[in-house]
Amino acid sequence: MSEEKKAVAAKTEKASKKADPVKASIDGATQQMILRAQELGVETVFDRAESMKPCNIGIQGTCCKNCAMGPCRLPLGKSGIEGEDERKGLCGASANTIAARNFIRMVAGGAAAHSDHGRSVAEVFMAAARKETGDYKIKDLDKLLAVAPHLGVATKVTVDGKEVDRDPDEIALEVGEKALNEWGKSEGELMYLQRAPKPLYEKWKKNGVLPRNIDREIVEIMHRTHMGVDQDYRNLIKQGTRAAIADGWGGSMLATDLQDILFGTPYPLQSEANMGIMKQDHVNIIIHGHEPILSEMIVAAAQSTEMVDYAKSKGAKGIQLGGICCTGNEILQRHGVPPAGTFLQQELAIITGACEAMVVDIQCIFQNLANVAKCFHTKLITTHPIAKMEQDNVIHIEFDEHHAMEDAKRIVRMAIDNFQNRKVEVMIPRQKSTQIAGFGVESIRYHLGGTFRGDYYTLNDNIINGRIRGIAGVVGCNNARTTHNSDHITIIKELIKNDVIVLTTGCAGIACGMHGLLTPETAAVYCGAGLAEVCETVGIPPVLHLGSCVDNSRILLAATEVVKAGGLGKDICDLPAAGSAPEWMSEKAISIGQYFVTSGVYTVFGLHLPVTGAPVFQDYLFKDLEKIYGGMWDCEADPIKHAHKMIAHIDKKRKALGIDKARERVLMDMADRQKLEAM
Ligand code: BF8
Repeated sequence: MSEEKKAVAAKTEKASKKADPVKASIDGATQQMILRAQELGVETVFDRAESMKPCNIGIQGTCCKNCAMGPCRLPLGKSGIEGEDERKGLCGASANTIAARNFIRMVAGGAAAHSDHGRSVAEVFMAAARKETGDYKIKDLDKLLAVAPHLGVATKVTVDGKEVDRDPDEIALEVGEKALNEWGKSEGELMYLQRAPKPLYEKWKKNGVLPRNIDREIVEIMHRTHMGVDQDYRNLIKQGTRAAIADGWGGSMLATDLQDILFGTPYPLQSEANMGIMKQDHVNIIIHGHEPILSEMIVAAAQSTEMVDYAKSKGAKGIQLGGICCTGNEILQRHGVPPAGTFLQQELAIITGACEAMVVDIQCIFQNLANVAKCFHTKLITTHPIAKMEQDNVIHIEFDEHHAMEDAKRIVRMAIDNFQNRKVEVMIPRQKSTQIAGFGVESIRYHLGGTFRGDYYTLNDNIINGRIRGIAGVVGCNNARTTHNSDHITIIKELIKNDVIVLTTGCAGIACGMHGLLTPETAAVYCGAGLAEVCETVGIPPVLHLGSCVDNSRILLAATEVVKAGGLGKDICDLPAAGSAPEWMSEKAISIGQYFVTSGVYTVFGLHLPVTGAPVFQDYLFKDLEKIYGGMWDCEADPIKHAHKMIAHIDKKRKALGIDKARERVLMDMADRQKLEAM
């Protein structure tokens, strides 16, 4: 064989490497569908992760491609740097500058994604407030009244010397205007910053990181990271902080609030999770992406008698909706529509052969969906003007809020018409689990609040007495570079075993649902005695699913409520709490990490962080930020060590609060615990 032929053969063999299903995922349904894909000759992300390795320099964060003299690559050797670090790009940029630029560009990408989603919601909100659309209405008046003061909108007016309730339509209009203004106002600072605990707000002010408006902070990152502008990693990360705060306490928080007002604030409800929710004899429609604007309409359309009857006329028993990613979480928390899977299962839902239509909007959508859909009868429908696909089998139905229901019905009808076109033998895995989802600031108050004392009294009281050791936020993506769901589930089980209550969102939340961690019964099986007792008493799961990734803003506000309820310090950084993103992959995760850290939370990421090539910058993130904001980054790939780093931080905070002794007694024996209760 000639050298050339040998090279081609080697390349083909390498390219056709197949994933080992057992190494790829801990979920039986996913394993089964990876095998099914391989049997049918359909390539998935799991196979591609085998045949393509990540770039060894990019992974360290030290590849600069911000100008055409590069890319300049500054790898850090295994033995590190001895003496002065003399690595530099053509312009002289140091490894720290390059890594910091890359890092905050990720923040910009993430903050832009969350915030632009928020802006779309705000625009639909305005259309509803102006009554330009009959399809969207203000659904949650209580939430409107609760949010209005935070945007400086009055809910009362004085008429003839008497104070009376203001017309809700007027309030909605002003809330919409004020909210939209947050993206581009010319002066001042974001209004929601005042919702943070006072000491945190003061910290941001002192350090000059109060965001002025949402868009400006993102634009400024792009400017500062342009060739030859900001060359100090500390100054760069300062702007990253400003943009990240504009995401968490701005764009994301506005998205959550306006969605709640428009579509209803979620309350706990029962549903299921995993691919077993798809039904062979139903028309299956999978909704994937992030914005709930269209999906709300699809849910309503699919439940209408007109569409159900139409499905029956085509030989189906009904219509089964399923979610993937955060649009899935949105329709789960408000309507109980079950998620069919996480980010990494999107291709697999089509490979069942039973997906009549996959409807996608924005973010986390694989372009390979189009290639997979080609092998089946599935209609892949893009719906957003900013997110189209190049492949010609993709149908684009551009959604417009002014005729939302019409668009939704057109999509549902298209799926129904496709029911009889199934090609290959259908294979739907059986796995699915029951879950309770739909928690939020309001429902935590209901379940763990106090009637007469502070709002979050029961929660705080149980943290102080040690039954609950602390609070963890475990959130974020899946990543094909690690075993699907494994780190999420291992870390969360370890935390609840050690009496740490877990708040979850995003794909981590879906993973918890799939693996049965979202039921009150979970407590007796996996929790330490203290947390189990609390969960059993109030009837909640030890892992509370708070929704989509923009709903991480719910975690910020829940933490603020815990501070306000008293007894656990004066700021978020005083709380026995920690954050984690075990299987992160997206830029949004970096923005979330940065706003959690600079809101005072010790935040551990799994896998790796693209900062290892610049040890000085890494130290700044991992150590120095704590001195400024009270929170800091960390990274730990081993899931058990990862959980124990979080627990060690929680214990450090308990000690600082002087409540570590109560916890020690809880650990000793029952009699001590009873004594503690009597205190
Ligand atoms: O915004 S957790 S994989 S779906 S990025 Fe994407 Fe990550 Fe899932 Fe939701 Ni969040």
